[in-house]
Amino acid sequence: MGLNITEKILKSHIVDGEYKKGTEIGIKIDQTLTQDATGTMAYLQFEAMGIDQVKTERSVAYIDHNTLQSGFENADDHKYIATVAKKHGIYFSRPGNGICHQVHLERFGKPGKTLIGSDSHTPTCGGLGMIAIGAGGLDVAVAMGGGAYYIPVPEVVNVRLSGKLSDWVSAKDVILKVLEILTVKGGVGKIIEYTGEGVKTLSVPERSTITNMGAELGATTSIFPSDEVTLQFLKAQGREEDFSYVLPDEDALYDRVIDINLSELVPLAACPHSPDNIKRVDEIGAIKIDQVCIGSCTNSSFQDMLKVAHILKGKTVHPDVSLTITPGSKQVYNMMAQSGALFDIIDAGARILESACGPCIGMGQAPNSGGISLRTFNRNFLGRSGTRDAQVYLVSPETAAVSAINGFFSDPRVMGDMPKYIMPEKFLINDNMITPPVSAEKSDEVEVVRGPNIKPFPLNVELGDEITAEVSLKVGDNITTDHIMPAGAKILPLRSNIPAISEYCFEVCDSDFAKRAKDLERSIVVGGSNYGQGSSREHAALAPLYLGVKAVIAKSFARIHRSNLINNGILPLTFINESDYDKINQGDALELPNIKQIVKSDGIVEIINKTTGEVIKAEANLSPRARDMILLGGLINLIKSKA
Ligand code: MIC
Ligand code: SF4
Repeated sequence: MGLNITEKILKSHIVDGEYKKGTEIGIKIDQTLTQDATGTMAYLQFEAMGIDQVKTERSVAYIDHNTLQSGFENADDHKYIATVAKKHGIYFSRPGNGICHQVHLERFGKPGKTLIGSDSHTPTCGGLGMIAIGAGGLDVAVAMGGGAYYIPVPEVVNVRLSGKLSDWVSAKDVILKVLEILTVKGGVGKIIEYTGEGVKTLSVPERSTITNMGAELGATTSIFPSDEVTLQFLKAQGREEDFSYVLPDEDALYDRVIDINLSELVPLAACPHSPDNIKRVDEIGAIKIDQVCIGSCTNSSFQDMLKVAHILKGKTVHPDVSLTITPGSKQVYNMMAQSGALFDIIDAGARILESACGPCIGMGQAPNSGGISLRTFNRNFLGRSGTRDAQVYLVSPETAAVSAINGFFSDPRVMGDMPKYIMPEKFLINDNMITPPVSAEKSDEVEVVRGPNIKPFPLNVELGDEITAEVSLKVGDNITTDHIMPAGAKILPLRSNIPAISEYCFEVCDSDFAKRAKDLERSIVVGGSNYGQGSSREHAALAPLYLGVKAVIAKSFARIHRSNLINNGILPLTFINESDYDKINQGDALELPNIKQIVKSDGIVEIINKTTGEVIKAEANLSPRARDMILLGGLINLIKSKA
């Protein structure tokens, strides 16, 4: 029986377990990446493990999220990451060099390899034929130390592409179509593998737009084959030697097949406030807009920028619209300068930002009150832009650029012929913003610099025989990590300081939560379905841990957040009957008797609601390794116990 790409790469990387559905496997990780907003915690955790040099083939630390330095905090964190990287064998991508996923794609990603990153959009490199997975910082720290990364054996969904995209329709519209079909929870436990004749018509950056935003499906990752198009991309990056073919066998089997004819796609938009709230642009109508933002790790390649420059050439951004452009990397920026594309964009009146995450994570450029913002980004969760009542739509660069000129939501196809652009055969290569580490022999000479904002991370304790606690918060479906631990220019500088950042925990849902949880000392959170979707930020587990949250009971969990809870010893329980969600209210006193024994045997948990007298059944459904983490109070304690 033939193998698909996912099976080929995973099977060649298994170091623990057996490739059988329903079980967990440990895979060897070839490469890791971190960014600054999750990186400080990841490196503090790596240091706590006492390993001198990373054991991966390549580990890279990027600075791209917290680049607005309105106080000392972010700059201090950059210094810490630069020095800790230098000491321990990690390459350091300096602020200004670009967004981690774009730079990793350009300079480091390799077909057939495995990559984990402390950022949920790590699957971007799936566009190169890698298994690239977003994970919590602690998992990345463990992988840097040579430890395996654990995932349940995934279901593999095959998206079969045929045809060719029409003018004005682009890769963003492909992933928006997939989101319409699968929704933000449709990918949980799955890897999305793209095949078919249509694949050949998509460049590597276009494939990466699709795998990047596959994160919004909740999928473990997404992957494209590595073929002639990949070879051409790596040649253009001067990295031909990194190429290898990664193709599915002709008789490869899949758990589900979805057919998409690229020729039939039209411009789409994800409407407020969810990436799966998809409408056709022509059906939204010509609503007036206030802001357009082009960039983010989803759509900031040179190809995207070139298209935008051609659309803006000789035009003026509408007087009522603020247009921001964020090139994804220094390479992209420089090529825009060299080709004259930057001139056309500046001339049209765009506001050019540095190569970083910027507005995507609320680092500036919050829209006006009630403002309508069109963004080429990947997330439009409520409040993420920095303006709570803003309406954010996610669209392609084509739709964004044309709308910026017109001043209203526009189907770009009305512009007639798509301006032609030619991609260069060679990209501009200068890795002078990537600092290599010192050799292992010299690591003693490097002093790690720690600013006053860097505080130790909280550690959990062993699970007690029972949990008795009050429900400190009850929330609904699709709660994102942006609800649990908001980002933005004000809060992000506290990412290295859990006591301080915890004050903002769940601020979007209930501004009294942090105080209430602290007063209770121990509490339980109740959630709906897909609890914790979105980012990989471990802070969404570390802050609740710090505030005394012992367990989260939900209808279902998003993948990365669930493992972050387990890594930190917080018990994730799912209702056996979803309707029991209605039987618990905020403020109820709950008792989980005999919980230690039940976790040990992975049995059914009987939750006694002491306020109402009802008994509710839930399950943890933990792998043996996860069970140990819950019993011992997290992954660090598990590692210590083994040492
Ligand atoms: C995001 O897009 O939400 C982030 C900011 O990149 C996060 C990481 C973080 O919270 O630091 C992610 O996607 O994992
Ligand atoms: Fe940065 Fe936005 Fe990409 Fe997250 S989604 S890595 S914030 S650009």
